[in-house]
Amino acid sequence: MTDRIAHGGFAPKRRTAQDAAALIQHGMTVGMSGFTGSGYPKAVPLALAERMTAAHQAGDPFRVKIWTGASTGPELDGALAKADGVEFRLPYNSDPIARERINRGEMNYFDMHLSQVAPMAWQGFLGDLDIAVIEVTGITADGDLIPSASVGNNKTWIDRAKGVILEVNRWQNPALEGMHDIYYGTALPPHRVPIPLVRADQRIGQPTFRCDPAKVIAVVETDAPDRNAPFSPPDAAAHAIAGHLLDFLGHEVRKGRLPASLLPLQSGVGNIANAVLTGLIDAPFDNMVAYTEVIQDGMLDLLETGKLRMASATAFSLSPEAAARLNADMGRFRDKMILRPQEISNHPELIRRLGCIAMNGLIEADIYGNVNSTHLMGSRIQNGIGGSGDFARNAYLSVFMTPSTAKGGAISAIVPHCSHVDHINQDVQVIVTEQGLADLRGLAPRQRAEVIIANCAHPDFRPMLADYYARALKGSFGLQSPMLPGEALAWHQRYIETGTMRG
Ligand code: 0RQ
Repeated sequence: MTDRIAHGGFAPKRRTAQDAAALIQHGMTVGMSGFTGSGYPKAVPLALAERMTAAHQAGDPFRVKIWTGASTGPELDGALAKADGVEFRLPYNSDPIARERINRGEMNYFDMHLSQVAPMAWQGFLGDLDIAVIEVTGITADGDLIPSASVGNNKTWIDRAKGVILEVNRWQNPALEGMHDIYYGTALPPHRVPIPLVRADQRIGQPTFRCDPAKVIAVVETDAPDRNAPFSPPDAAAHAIAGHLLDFLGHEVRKGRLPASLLPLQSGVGNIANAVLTGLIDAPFDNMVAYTEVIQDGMLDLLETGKLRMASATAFSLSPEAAARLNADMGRFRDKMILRPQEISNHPELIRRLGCIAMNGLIEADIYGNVNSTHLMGSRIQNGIGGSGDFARNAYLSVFMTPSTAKGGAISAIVPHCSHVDHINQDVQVIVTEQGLADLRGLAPRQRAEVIIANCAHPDFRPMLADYYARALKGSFGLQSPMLPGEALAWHQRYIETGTMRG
């Protein structure tokens, strides 16, 4: 046995990735580890994809249902989608090949709140979980599993699956041991009790996963890096958005509506969210904490400066450079980070109790502050709602950010009516674009429309929006949220037909 596998009982279970993948059959449901490109299995899914391709070439069906934590990497989502081996996928995907299959109607995709995945799996209506494929950092002498660079839904997959395949990845830093906090106190109603977490830096669980060794059907050793996609350097729009938001947070501190150390920060995925975190390095807030889903580059920088005291999340989402920096200095960072199951990192009860500041990206917002985070032109999925709904609805302050235009200026991110709504206006308190910031708290719909058009819309689209809104004020069926239903989605239709929303 290697130094990563201390428990002697696992020796007879060592397999090649091919032999482990052979345990997965057509029609099975497989729960895999992985969250935003970290901690996903890298060898078994590739071997499974090869089997699927061979089966399809022989004229045999081979498709499975895949459950994960969130997005994974090309060796998992990409390879299985390429092999046309996924019949159903939940809860979040950002892989381009899988996205294409979903949008061609070839893969069923259940896009869901990340906090709800584990409870729904326990409720049972999703069906049985046949096999869990989980990447771990190691196995202790007691047979407990040391989690990897993401926790996600692994606890639930290990508990629910009939058989467990482990990938022990030597690339993951052994110093990860002790960073995780796995809470075993969740239950379904009527047995639920309060989750005893009152501070972002609190530990309420144990550092490892429990796993009945008898359930482990294969152990595969790997040595492969996480996906670790690079961030592009923030452009002028990202800098402007970060500037507006940081000014606003400073204003809220001066008004006494936020403490000087702010409140626990949640930051979504993507370059703009990362630019905001980078901007916080020079902002006048100290002693901050994060209660969020993912630790990305900007958060690592903030931890390094000491401005961020600690970060609680469920996964890393780092560039290759940041991952190398973290790996080289894991001992120092470890005490400042806690990785938890996603049902805890995203739990509505905890987000509400801690009073998080949620900062997420959007695809489009309408003039009343409804937000679309998931569908392009109303029908084409981009990624999924991820944790944005968990945080937006329950945060103390819910912020959404976007450049005011997309596709080289052909699309306005501020539209008369969202083509799809993920976050209703009641869950959206602040919208920020490079043009400015709209503080929607306490505003009625007609007041919101004026502020959003004036502060957030791009000047090229502002007159079109003002014109639509003026006509809606005259011709609307009611004046609570003025709307011309026949015209509300005309901008999207024009883009589909002509490639631009411009009239
Ligand atoms: O398309 O790649 O073909 O050019 O949408 O847009 O600008 O790269 O945006 O990376 O900041 O992501 C909402 C998707 C924003 C993200 C979203 C096109 C645009 C581009 C992507 P191309 P950008 P970002 C916690 C929080 C939900 C999950 C979440 C997201 C592509 O933030 O997935 O918040 N959020 N999780 O060109 C048509 C528009 C468009 C548009 C952009 N209005 N119309 N196309 N695009 N705006 C983390 C987790 O939950 C894991």
